[in-house]
Amino acid sequence: IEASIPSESRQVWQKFGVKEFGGKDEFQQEFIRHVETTLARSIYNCDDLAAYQAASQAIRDRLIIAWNKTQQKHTTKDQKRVYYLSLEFLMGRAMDNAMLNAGIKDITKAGVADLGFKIEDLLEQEPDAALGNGGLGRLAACFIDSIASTNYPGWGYGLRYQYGIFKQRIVDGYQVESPDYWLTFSNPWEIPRYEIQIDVMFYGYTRKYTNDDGKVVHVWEGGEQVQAVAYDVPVPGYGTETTNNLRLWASKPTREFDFEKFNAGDYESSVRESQKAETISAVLYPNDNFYSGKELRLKQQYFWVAASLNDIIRRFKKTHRPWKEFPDQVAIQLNDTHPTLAVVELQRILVDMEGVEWDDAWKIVTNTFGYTNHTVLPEALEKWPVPLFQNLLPRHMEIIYDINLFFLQQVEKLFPKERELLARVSIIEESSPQQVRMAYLAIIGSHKVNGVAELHSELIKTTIFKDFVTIYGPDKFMNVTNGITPRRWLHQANPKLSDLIASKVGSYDFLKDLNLLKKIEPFAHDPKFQDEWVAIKKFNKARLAAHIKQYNGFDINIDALFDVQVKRIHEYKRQQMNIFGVIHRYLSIKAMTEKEKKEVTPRVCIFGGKSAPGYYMAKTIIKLINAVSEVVNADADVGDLLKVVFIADYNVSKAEIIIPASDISQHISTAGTEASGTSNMKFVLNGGLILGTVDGANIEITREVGENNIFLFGHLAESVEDLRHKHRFSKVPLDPNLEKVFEAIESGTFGDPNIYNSLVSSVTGSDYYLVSDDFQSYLDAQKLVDQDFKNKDTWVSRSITAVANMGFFSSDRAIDEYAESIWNVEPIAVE
Ligand code: Z15
Repeated sequence: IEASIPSESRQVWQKFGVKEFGGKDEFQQEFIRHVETTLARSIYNCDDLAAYQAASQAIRDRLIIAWNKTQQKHTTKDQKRVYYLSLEFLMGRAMDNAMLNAGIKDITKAGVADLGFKIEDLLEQEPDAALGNGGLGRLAACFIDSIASTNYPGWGYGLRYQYGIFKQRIVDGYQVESPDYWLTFSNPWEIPRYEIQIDVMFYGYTRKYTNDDGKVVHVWEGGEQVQAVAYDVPVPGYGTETTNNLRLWASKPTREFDFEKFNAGDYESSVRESQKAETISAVLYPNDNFYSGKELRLKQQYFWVAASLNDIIRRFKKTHRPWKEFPDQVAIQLNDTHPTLAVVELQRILVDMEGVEWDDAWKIVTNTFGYTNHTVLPEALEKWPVPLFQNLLPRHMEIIYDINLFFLQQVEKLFPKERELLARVSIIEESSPQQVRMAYLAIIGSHKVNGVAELHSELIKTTIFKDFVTIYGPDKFMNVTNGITPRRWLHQANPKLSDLIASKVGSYDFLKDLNLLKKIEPFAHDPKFQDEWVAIKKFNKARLAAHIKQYNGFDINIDALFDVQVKRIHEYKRQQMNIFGVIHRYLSIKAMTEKEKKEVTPRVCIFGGKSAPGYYMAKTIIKLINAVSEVVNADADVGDLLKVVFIADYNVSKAEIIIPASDISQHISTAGTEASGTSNMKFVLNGGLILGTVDGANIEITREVGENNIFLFGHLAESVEDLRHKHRFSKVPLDPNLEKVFEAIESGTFGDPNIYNSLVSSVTGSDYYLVSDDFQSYLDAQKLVDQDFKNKDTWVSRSITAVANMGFFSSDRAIDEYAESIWNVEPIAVE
């Protein structure tokens, strides 16, 4: 590494090299120093918030020391690195994770206790870094945790939104959104890099000229400039010094303001200009699995992609390698199609700026990128209108036309005279206006395309990307089943269970090698182990019950079966089927004699999740859940046998409380619609069983834990098309139990029935999500759950056996698969 410090001065540097704090005393010293200097406070005005800030500053210092070591090591080793491009990183809180990964939780806990604070109270002060919507963003967060924990040199690149996913309140049963301004108190987990500023251009025009060598050169000029500023978030690995980087970009105006306008007295419009630049990274789009073609969103995508590629290339250029070695040094993973512009941007830089020949450049591009698809839902696939695209990124549009031309020529050669095929696979959809199909561009620009669970990876090959399998052959398409980090989702969320498992495994090594969970399987029928297992579940249920008491204001019975469905609200995820099932249960209990009621398994049905602000049907589902909750919870005939809870503002921190408390969780998407799901894995890892459809990763979970340890129901993906066809072309009779549920809704049992008209007719009409078709099977599965829950002994042994067999679902395993078969990167030990 080049050093700017003259050799005679280096001794002084080495003498005073910064060291990580060791024991409790040193931590306390650092804590107090930060209270008094960094925060300019004292013993007289140090509240929980200040204490959280001081403690996190001390921990942050440690992370930075490890971060520096890691980056130096990676620079000297100069091996291939991976860059994970994701428009969302749903990180949640950082402090507990940083302490656990660095192995300093006991020290800091004891340290702050001596100083008069409870560590739990300090942790509560931290706002979630909620820079994501749901599964896709949380997967990115688990993946960067695993990349660091398994010692791969890898960075995440994303946007530093000033507003994360909105906060949700429930008012009169309806979702109400408010902005999530999470940066009110400075964020100790980011390091601003004001010196790293990258110019990004939009709009303008293109022209070409022939240079002295007779070569045609394309230029893009005359557009608006904004600047990207880097903010670095250290990503500590668990039980390793490796601390990687998550680089988030914020937009800044290039000039503070337009001085000409300012001097001419037009102060306001000069300020407006600078504010416009800042809006690019201001807010996260709140849609999950839904594309809405807003220009600002395309601006965000290019802004982030251009800044990230510029940064990656700058790093590559320092090694003075020829361009053809770029893919030997750099792997870039596209998390969904959101970063697909990177394909075009790299081609543009190579051809227009660096003078690389088109074909050579294209080889470099395709060898660099891998593309992960996360959905088959048509409404989620990105397609940008050509006019909008052309106006914002004129040179990129030209390059896309060229990429398309060369691709179609190649297809034409392989399949002469198949005109239909050419139209089907063209990057440009011939609609009016024309549209750029981003998924096709991503496939054509990458060397590997993967789905996120076995069924999903099969489905993309046989449906939406079928033609591309014909063209490229099957080897370009593969599966990498998603995973989750056991650090956050077991050790951090459920410390008692983690400790109990460690007592049988003999160490905490299972947190790095999750297959070691197998070692608890022999204790599935051990009465003492079972008792401890049950006690921990009960503790976690009490913790959730306290939360519900605090935020919902009523008591729930912790001996009841906790039945949980928490995830984004979406028709395909079928929360409506769940609440219809709850209504069915309510009506059944109402019709029971006192004697019959004695046989009922008491249940608490827990819902949580956000709806996209503009998604009317999802919002109606939330309203219905809350309306049912109000009626059922107040009904003395029902008492403790049934309670319905909607937990507002579901987020990562709430997930950490809710997931360990579940007995049953529901993952009941219409077969073939949920690409993978990842919360299904989190629930089982915490000893809850799944009630689910044969969809996404539920299928592989079943294979791992055994059919006896999961409750599956419903039609299979292969039948879905036929069933939908039937609904379209004939009158399919409504499920009779569902009919009774609708009668209750329509008679006003849950308030004004008109509110639910469209929700009910979505099922009585075309029933696109097959709620009626699956309803009987769903009720049957629920009945089995009720019966089996009564048998405490078999229930707990199933829970233990399921956990013992969850090793496969560690995101460490997923990352190893990516590293091996897509990225070709090797780990590097940092001592
Ligand atoms: C999102 O959260 C997912 C897919 C998408 O295309 C978008 Cl835009 C958002 C989810 C899938 O719905 C879920 O099944 C999967 O587990 C997750 O991505 C991570 O792969």
